[in-house]
Amino acid sequence: MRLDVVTIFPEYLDPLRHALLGRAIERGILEVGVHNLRDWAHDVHKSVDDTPFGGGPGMVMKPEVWGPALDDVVALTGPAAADGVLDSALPHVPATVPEQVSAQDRGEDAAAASDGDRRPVLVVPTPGGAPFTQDTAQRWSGEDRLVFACGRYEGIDQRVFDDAAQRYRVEEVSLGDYVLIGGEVAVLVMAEAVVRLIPGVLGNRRSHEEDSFQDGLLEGPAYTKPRVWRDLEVPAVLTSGDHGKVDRWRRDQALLRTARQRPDLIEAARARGDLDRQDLGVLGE
Ligand code: 6GU
Repeated sequence: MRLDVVTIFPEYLDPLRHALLGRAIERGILEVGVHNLRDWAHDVHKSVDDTPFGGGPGMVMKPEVWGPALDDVVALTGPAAADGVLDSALPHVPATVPEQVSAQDRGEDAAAASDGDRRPVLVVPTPGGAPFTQDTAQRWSGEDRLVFACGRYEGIDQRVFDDAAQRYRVEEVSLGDYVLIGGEVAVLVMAEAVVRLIPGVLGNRRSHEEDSFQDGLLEGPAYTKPRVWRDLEVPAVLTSGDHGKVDRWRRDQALLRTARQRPDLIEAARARGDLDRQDLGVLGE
């Protein structure tokens, strides 16, 4: 997968080079290009914004700067061709060929995976977008290219997105019901959620099959050694060696935590028919 980010604060994206994402870059699973929007500014002041039509506070980012920037990033031409991909911050590890896993093996809808629309996804982080969820991350993890357009101030001239729809599948997304100063931190969040789902990025393939949200419930508590710590004992079932009982206990804990923290998710699971009589019994107690 190749990720590109267009921003006026390229240094904000430096964390992409570290830890899990850095390792994916090092192993050739991921390429990241970070582009400074000001490289497409026309005037000596490199201005990228202007006052809003209709008045009001704040500034709006200019279409004559964003338009050519997005054209060049999709084609990797102009200043975008010169922008090297980020190097990993990690010490070199020998390249390994990632295990090839088909869209079907990943559990994706075959039609969605092969609908033939090869336009890159243009992600626009904005509090006005649709919620970014684990489903969004799963869907994007099968893409060849994702381009993130980071706006600041009061946003980007709407015509930029109307026009970009010719070359991109445009998706406006929000992390939640609060306002960030710009999209950069949101891009770090989304990139991490997406990249860890790419086959071969996490060491243990099972480790995201049991994630919170993967089955619509939150994960319950976890314990490790020692069995007694500061007079607190690990629940006895976990040391019983009875795997059936452990699985049932984990399911109960997930149900109880989800009911406490996110009753909306319990309601959704019930509506999908994902809760059996035993589940409903645990929730009823
Ligand atoms: Cl994705 N971007 C910005 N700028 N603000 C946000 C957001 C995204 N999600 C919540 N607030």
